[in-house]
Amino acid sequence: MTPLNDYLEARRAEIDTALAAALPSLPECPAPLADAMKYSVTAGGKRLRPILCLASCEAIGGDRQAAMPAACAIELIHTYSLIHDDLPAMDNDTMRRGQPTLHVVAGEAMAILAGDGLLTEAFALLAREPRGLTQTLIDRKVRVIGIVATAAGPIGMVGGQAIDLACVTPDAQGTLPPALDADGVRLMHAKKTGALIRAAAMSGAIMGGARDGEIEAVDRAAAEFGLAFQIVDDILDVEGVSKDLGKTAGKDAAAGKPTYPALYGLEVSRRMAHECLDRAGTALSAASLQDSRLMEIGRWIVERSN
Ligand code: GRG
Repeated sequence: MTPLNDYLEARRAEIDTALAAALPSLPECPAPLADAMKYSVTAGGKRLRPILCLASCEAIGGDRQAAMPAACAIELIHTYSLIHDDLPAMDNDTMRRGQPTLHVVAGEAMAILAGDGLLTEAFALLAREPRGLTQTLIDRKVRVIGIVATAAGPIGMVGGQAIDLACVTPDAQGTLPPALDADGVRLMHAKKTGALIRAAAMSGAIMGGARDGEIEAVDRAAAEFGLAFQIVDDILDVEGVSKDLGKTAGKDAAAGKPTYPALYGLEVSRRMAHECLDRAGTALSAASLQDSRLMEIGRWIVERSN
């Protein structure tokens, strides 16, 4: 296998080319909207979800080009979620991916529209097939569209965001709801960040022609990667490493949001992240996928190294 860094660099270049081709442009798309979407999509994300999608496709022996539309669609959805999460009505953040957030440079209304545009365009991209549709491809695409829509929607990411919002929203008397317990925190993150990470891995496997057992193994591993990713995100927030987060550090703790270090302490949180990776390895072994690149990608996702 090629070294991980070479693999990541090569996949990122492919994904960036495919994203550039997928983004709506003039004359069909109004220039300010096209510019706004492009600003956020090209602002320097790690592309971990699309890379996981392509790697899952390859892990089961598929041609990664078959997974590229799904990989790009998921990155568009992820980018929309970041744009909307940063809005003053939500997290009110002015920095993302090391750059000013979209509403800071283009205004709130355009940032909302750019998010709307990225979300809807993602599904147009999933449904399109320039090389022609066979029945097998239609079946796979319909399955992937369902998985991605569910992961992004009210019982997935949007639902997780709603739980998160409720935690910091006082009632009419100014009283905050009781803090989430450990299960509540886990469920919130499983929806808010885990669902899309799982959808990325499953979509890649499905587009590559995976069997049910392989899809299940990839899904289980991705769920563990997603949980570990969130635990590490909380640790970095506490440790104040804005550079690694690409956003303002310390905000979650300052907002009184429930975090893993707050619940378990830093040491236990670190151990929990490692245990997630162990369970991911076990899940992949069950479908003989332990020698694929997925574990390496999983570790990279969790560690956030560039
Ligand atoms: C607004 C509907 C809606 C949903 C927002 C995912 C999310 C839900 C908000 C993001 C808030 C946040 C910063 C969560 C921590 C985990 C996370 C998603 C970090 C950013 O993802 P990376 O590290 O970012 O993959 P890049 O910029 O590399 O793509």
